[in-house]
Amino acid sequence: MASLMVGRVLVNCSGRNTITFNVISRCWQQTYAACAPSVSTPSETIQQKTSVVPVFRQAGQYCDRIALRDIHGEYTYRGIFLSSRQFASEIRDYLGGNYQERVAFLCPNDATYVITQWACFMSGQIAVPLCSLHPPNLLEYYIKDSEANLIVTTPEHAPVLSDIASKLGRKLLIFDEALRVLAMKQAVRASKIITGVESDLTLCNGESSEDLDGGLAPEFYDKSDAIIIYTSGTTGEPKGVVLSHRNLEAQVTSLVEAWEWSRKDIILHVLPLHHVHGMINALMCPLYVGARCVMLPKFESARVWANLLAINMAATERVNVFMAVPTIYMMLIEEYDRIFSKNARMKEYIRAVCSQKIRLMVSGSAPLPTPIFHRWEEITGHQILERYGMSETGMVLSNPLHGERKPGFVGTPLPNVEVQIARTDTSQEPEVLVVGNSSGTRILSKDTTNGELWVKGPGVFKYYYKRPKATEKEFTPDGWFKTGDTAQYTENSYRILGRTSVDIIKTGGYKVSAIEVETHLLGHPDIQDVAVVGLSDMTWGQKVAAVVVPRENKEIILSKLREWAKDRMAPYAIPTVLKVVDKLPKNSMGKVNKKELLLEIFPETEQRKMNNKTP
Ligand code: MLC
Ligand code: AMP
Repeated sequence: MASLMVGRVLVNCSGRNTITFNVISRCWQQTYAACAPSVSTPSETIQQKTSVVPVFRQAGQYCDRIALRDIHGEYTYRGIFLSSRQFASEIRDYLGGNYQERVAFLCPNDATYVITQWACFMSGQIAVPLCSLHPPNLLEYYIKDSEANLIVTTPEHAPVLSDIASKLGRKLLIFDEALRVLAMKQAVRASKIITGVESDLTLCNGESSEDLDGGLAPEFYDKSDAIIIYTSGTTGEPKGVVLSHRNLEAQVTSLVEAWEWSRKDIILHVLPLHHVHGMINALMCPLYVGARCVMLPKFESARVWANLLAINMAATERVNVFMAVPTIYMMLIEEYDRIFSKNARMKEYIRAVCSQKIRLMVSGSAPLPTPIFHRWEEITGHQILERYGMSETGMVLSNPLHGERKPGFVGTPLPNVEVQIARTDTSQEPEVLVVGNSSGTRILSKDTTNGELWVKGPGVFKYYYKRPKATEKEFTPDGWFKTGDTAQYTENSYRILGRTSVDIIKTGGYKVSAIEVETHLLGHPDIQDVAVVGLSDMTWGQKVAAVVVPRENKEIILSKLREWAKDRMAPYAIPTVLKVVDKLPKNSMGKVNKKELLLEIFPETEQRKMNNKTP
């Protein structure tokens, strides 16, 4: 029997900066049993039926099916479950047996992310996913703000996080490669069991799934929080959106129903994992139903095309679902034009493969420009399904899986979601103009159907972490979440007309606060004043543009400004357009009217937008 040495490096940064090595030596078979935390199994079936089922709990149904393929290899549901359970018990130990502690984690887009997230859920902690694109000061902010006592990361990010952990006095746990290997080993076992297509669909037939017990009692998940996602607001610093296990389950089951997710699906995953699009829609949904996720380390046009076309891949292994932000579709179109557009046979092949083998292609996180919708249909034969959502609400509106998908529209309410459009622009009480749910929509006003979109339902988040006032402000007294998006109901479908605030910019699908960027830029020694605006752009949706007043005798150059900003801001928040002016036009309150500023400084772009050539 082969023995496995598992080395854990725990940097205990609280005070003494000691490093302890917790070396565990176990045989493979013993590992599964010995590392299992004590399991509270459901005592009554009735309870289980009404209780929330966290995503990891579903693994018991899918055992040896492949859950994930990443750049290292394949992982079964069983493998990921057992690795996560082992990791969960370690996490719980490090947190002194406490529950609902925040665990901030920074993992690449591969199995380590899934194992760490499941381990947080199994041990009853709240996962706080971090993003590797963020500079250290931002990572530090998220860790501090979420009061994460434990930080988990993989060796490549250890140097940065170890500095932060030392500075803040937090524990740092380095993800052990052996845990990934443990999850992977199961795939080898699975490949021996699986002999053909039918058996690949075998769930836990003939095998006991008892070894896939884990996590806490069902009632625990009914009442507890699961995850904190950071999102930018109009003012101040990013806020932590707290999603409970109940929220996650509601969001996932709504999409499973609407988009008919099944265990036959294989999704190509190319999105960041610290936002709902990549984390819930493209990862939790497939894992909830026993489907497979093919995860790339990051988006790359050529790799995506290779995976979508998968020329040498067996039919049962091919990707059939894809989800992305509009920028990604635009980049894929540009790559197609570069590589394939002169090859008529290849173009025909691409259209045939995409239309026959792929069942669903989704876009969201930002408006999908109509030209992209039409061009993609020309190339692939697919009408992209556009949907609308938000970190605070999960997915809200979606074009139909079956039926007409209208470009420029985001469809109708998803199952278990209620919406209202309300007029809020007068000094009077808000007036509800439109009410809708998945059964239908009613128009209550004779004048207009344009107003702010409000959302209610079990998927809507509970609160912003440690921000009761901000939470209260975003909800109506009767519990509707005010999205800050202007919507319209027309032609039996909803449209998103834009943000009510100009200070929220969506670039490449990322939300950026103009105020936050301005605050950073005002820290530049040569900048006296600045206004940040979102400039319409076909590829990026909006580009972050800075209109800058330099200090006397100082010069501001875009390349140097970007270099300076690199250590302070997320790369997607750094302005890519710079305009230097002598003075910013301000009103009597000392405020810049950004709509007027855009027209004055970038008249061509704004004119083009008005002519509807860009989103
Ligand atoms: C990068 N570049 C930008 C830019 N970001 N230019 C303008 N605006 C931006 N925002 C430039 C770089 O400087 C570089 O230029 C070139 O583009 C390539 O940079 P990159 O960093 O390599 O880009 P890439 O990795 O290709 O990233 C593009 C992307 C990424 C679209 C893949 O932005 C992405 O993953 N977006 C998804 C965000 C997401 O998931 N949001 C969901 C939020 S949840 P040069 O000159 O150096 O080549 C949500 C709710 C919901 O919104 O409804 O889903
Ligand atoms: P985030 O806060 O990062 O979750 O971003 C949510 C915001 O993305 C929403 O409030 C919308 O402004 C925007 N958004 C998401 N999907 C769409 C869409 N299909 N069309 C227009 N805007 C969208």
